Amino acid sequence: MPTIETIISPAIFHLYEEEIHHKNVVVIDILRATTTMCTAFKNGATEILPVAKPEDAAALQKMGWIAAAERHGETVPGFDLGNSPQDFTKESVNGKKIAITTTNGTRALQMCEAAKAVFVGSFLNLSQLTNELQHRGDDLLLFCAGWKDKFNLEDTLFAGAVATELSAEFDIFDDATLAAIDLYNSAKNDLNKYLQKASHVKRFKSLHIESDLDVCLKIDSAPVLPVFKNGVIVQMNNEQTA
Ligand code: 3SL
Repeated sequence: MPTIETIISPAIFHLYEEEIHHKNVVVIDILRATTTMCTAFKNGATEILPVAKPEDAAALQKMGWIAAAERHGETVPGFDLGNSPQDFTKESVNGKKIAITTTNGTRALQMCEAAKAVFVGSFLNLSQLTNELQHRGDDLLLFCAGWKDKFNLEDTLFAGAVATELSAEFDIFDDATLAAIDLYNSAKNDLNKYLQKASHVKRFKSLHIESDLDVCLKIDSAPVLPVFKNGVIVQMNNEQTA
């Protein structure tokens, strides 16, 4: 049986790095980078380039790309978009290429590029994602982007949702994944209510962006399957050899 392990923070990614060549990885940044990427594809974005620095996005902006930049939860001044899924509407992204940099999510993607396949996961594409992982049947790493190398509730909770969906076909022995499943079971009846205690939700409140939380928890509202390959994220159906 294939296995599932959960990387609860980028700070311990190195413990898994040697094995990633033969494993699939799901990068998880529920609030909000991977949710926003799923929304962008749902609304017609053609590709998304995760970049390290706002300057990299700015360079692509000059070449006609949509440029999105977020730091510490806020839109970086001078960019077309920040990192709110509510801003990645059809009007703003349909048919467009997007360069994006965020505090944690884009960094996590770049860290695991050498994996067998890298998927972008969120509640918005949960079923699409788990169907594909089931179909592939490879060992799986659920990589939580966290917050500045620290553990967070929302990414681990989503790892628990994925592991729960896959538990019949995958071997789950890893303590982090078992804890993620327990966390998901505590929260699943009302994800929004459970996450009120999360540090990033408190940050949302202080930045007056708390309306994003509900959007980020809408299960299966963006049935897309973004994959990260050769430095760029595309939708799997538009990509022949993921
Ligand atoms: O860290 C990230 O990549 C972002 O998702 C953080 S924020 O939700 O935009 O604040």
